[in-house]
Amino acid sequence: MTTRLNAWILLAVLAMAVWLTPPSARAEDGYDLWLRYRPLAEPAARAATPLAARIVVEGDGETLRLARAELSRGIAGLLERTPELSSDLADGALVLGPASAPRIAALDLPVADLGPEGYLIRSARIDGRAVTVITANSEVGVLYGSFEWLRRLQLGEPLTELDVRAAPKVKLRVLNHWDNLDRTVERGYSGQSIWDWHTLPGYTQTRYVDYARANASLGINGTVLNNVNTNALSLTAPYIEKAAALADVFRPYGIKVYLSARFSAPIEIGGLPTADPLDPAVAAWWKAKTDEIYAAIPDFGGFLVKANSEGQPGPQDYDRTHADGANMLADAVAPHGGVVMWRAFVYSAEDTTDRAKQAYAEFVPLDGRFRDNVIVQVKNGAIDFQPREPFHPLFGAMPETPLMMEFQITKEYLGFATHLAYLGTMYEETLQSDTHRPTAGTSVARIVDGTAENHTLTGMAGVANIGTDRNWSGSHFDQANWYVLGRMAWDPDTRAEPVARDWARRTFTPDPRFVEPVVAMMMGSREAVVDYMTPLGLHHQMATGHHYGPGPWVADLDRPEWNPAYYNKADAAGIGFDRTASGSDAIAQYAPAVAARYGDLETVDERDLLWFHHVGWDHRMASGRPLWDELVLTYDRGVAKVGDMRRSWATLVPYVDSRRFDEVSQFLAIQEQEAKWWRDASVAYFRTFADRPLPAGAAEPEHDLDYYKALSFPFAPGN
Ligand code: BDP
Repeated sequence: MTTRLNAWILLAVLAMAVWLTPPSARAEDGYDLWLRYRPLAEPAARAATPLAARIVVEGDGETLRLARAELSRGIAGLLERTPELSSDLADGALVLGPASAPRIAALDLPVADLGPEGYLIRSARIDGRAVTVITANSEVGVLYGSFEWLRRLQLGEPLTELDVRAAPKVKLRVLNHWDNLDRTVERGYSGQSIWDWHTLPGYTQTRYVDYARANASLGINGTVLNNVNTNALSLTAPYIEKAAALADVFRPYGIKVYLSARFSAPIEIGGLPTADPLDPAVAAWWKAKTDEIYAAIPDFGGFLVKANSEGQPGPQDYDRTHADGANMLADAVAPHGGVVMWRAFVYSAEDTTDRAKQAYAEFVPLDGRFRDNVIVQVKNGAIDFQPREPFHPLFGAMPETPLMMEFQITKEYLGFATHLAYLGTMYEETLQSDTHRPTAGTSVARIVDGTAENHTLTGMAGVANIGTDRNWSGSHFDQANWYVLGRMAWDPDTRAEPVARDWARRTFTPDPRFVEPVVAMMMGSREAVVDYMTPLGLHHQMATGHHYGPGPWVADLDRPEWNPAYYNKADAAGIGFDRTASGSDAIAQYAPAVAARYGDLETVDERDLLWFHHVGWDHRMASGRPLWDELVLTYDRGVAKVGDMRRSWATLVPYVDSRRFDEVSQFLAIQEQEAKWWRDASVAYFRTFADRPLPAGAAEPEHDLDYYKALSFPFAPGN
């Protein structure tokens, strides 16, 4: 008895000690993401919210119940009090419900143009009580509105006299998981796949629920569970059942499940001799398979397909087109309201001209030949998720076909999870690029949101960076990339900077002494990576296979375009890939005004110079320096920026809990070393062609070229 009492006293003392420890010293592991409902520090923020002592739910749907639970959880955490649940109105109550609920309908709120997923948060009076109404045309809209209300509470924003309305501008806002059935993740740097296929469908862990909460808080409404390089077994009955269990968890959060479909599945699991899309038996097999999926998952979203790319099977194996393949699948899902997301990332075995031209060449002739429920998924640039790419020339070039954006959230080519690179600036750069199609001022965002070409089927996908790591994304700052993808999918005109600020405030602290330096770090971080990896328009300089570290010298792989040397084209005369009329003429795939700008050495932005031009080592840059000097100094600038980030972070120790502070510090130290490695290895290689001294002040590479060439990393992750 006494021992037990002592134990209790000890526990109480420990709890007190934890309570009294300043927040900066308390360890956090990042699991809460931006839904971090810690007590609000500012007394002012609390005083400003005598609201929400009561939650009134108008309706009894499951999603409403989840919205209420989220609000209760958030209020309990942030305001340290438990709101009461009641059907009686009271001053300050939060009233949740669809606009059709009688007491909300009586307010006659303007909800018609909110669409199926938008929401309205309105300070109103019902029966003489001053309340806050969170309403929408659907329960999911109410859930989205609840998350928005909580965000405002979390950030100490005013919660009175509210009149907030928002609706997504893009219809399909999806994550693409490149997750395999054995739980490895292609290009994943955050542990194993979060889908534990082995224990599904019987066991659905709470992590699936938290995954759904995080996504719903951003408005993400779809998830493709399996890798685009897929295994036909994903479409067999046991795996359909497992996917259905996940769909059941996600459904009330407004998230649909999709599957990557292997084009040759009719052969591999169907026993057919062919997967020819025009063969009636093949079409019938897909129809039956699709019906089987819908029987298990009535709101199944549809299929994502990578076909005839990097060795994947596809319709071209039968001399059919991408449209033939996509339409056959589209016909199977159409009766159920499903869609087909057909990827334009086609990287075939035959093309030897310029890989950058391939997607445009194959897809533009098919414009207008796809079914209404097909959307073509296009990567942001024409090569492959590089640290910087000019926007993909397909945007604006297929006006009769809906095109969706595919960004990579996982940082395959940007230093994996250890390098801090906020991708909001990269996404914004692409989305705000002017396609000049059909006219000047038509940004990629206008193509993606459908307004430029009058499409209602619209979408944005992000290749997920989520895994079993406790912090989900492999690093704390990589959570911001998931966050900004969600925000930009909701509204492609969203700007990177306010999102970075919002994220940093929610994830760490709203203290401006923390937020301002961190936002500055984030906003400059991706440019730093560009500078130390692939400055001035260089691209695809990463080592072979795993893409970890520099490999600009690699030139011996079977196909020319597998080699980094193919992309840098360094020689005694200069460096860069000539994509003008004198070279591959890839620039001709852009609208004439864009092609003219990129094609002219006078007008091309120096950041894209070597993407489009092969330029002499002495080419005079805007700075007045010769290209060689500029190149070396740009690498140096990238390394220096990482040093700045590291020093900046070091000053922030008072504002961050110890665990997250240390984890970020260690990663920044790795990043600084690796940035220097990139710079030194690249300079050591390119100087063999430039044959010029390093510019004044530039340091000699730490090692000779052979040293860098000899480094090997057989177990680098994600491969
Ligand atoms: C490349 C990745 C590869 C993917 C491919 C794709 O290296 O792992 O399968 O993209 O998008 O960047 O299909």
